[in-house]
Amino acid sequence: MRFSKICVIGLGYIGLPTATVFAQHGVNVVGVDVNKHAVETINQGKIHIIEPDLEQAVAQTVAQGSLKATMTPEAAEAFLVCVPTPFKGEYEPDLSYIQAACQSIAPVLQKGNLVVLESTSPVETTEQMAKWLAEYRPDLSFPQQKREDSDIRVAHCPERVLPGQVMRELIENDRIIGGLTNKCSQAAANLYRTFVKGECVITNARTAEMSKLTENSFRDVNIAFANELSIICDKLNIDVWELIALANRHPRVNILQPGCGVGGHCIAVDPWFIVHKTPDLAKIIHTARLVNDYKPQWVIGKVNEAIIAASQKTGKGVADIKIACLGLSFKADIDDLRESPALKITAQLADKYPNQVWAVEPNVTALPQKLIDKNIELVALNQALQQADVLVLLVEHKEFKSASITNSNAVVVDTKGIWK
Ligand code: SAJ
Repeated sequence: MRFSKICVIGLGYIGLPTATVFAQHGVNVVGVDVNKHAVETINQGKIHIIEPDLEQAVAQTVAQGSLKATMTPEAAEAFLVCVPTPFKGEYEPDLSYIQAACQSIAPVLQKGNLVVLESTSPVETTEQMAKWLAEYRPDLSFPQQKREDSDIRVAHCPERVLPGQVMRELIENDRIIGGLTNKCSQAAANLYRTFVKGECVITNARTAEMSKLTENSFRDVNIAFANELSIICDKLNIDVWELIALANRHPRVNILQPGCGVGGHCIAVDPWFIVHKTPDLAKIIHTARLVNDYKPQWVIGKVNEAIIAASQKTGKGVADIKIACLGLSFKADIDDLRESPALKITAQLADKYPNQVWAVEPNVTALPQKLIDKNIELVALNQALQQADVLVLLVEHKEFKSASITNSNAVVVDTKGIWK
């Protein structure tokens, strides 16, 4: 069966690109968001988020009428739930956005519909979503009640695209599809085959949920290993970058890179969904989170030492030392400052050293208000290189990699090893 009309709930970093790619492939797409500004922006053919190649695809699909945004769902053949799954309190997953999405689509659900959960979710959430839908639509049958004979099919198909490469990875990556029954899986696989060139691999819903959490936990654990090595090597006066390059010459070793911490909306979040569910069992996953979350504090400690060294070197008082933080985004060559350890470090340094902190971020034209309020000044790279007493390299942006610091007199804290 080919899907001719679908409804995508949540038009954020995943929902909007997904809706747009379906619209580019001949599907009539209704995108739904509670954010009026997002809806209006999209209907003008523009975007409210940043992702390469997305804006022109939105402009094209809105202009040809295959994509439109609204605030309330419409009847369709399939519904994709792409809403946030943040925490409430100490790492407890907050599923209220998924529940709200169920409430909003329930009135327009029809026999034969498919509902897919794309949001990264704790194990058993797809089953919970089907229970909520059944509660709101007792007149329809769901897989937990009628198995393969259900009126509504329900599946999980986690998004796995890398921010910055979403439009390419959406099409090329394999998709893991976990239906509540085999027919649910088949229906979801048919839907994604509309545009996915990778394989649509079928499993059950719990395994699909766990596979997404596992992918991001794998990366978190491996980054934690690199971060722990960097702290050990600093103590032992060993160059961790050289060490990792040497160890990676072994055919079965592939260590990731240390940095100032792990940020973004996925890798620092998803492992907690496993830890919260099985706290006594998820020991390595939990420890990795703690190691990575500790790294910004360790970096601040190194900056404190560098400030004292710069004060001794220049004869200036500590309060006269200028500190330039290079990079604010959560990873290289993007402008996304949310959940960024670099931004957190910069803000904390400004609290401790008021009026002494400059920020260099080639990917933004203005600082977030929170940093402006701390009297942090956005300056050009050259100014920082020439005039700062301490340079804190936090993110390996391409502009920094190609810069030379040989003429700088600053004391350097290089968390990415680009200026060795
Ligand atoms: N980082 C390091 N060292 C490294 C690699 C990354 O410190 O060697 C840091 C980055 O600087 C950043 C954080 O880790 O702060 C996360 O960056 P990332 O590039 O590893 O991942 P994300 O968060 O942009 O996207 C991840 C991807 N997951 C995997 O690679 C397993 C992506 O495919 C997922 O779709 C995405 O999470 C998501 O939405 O879950």
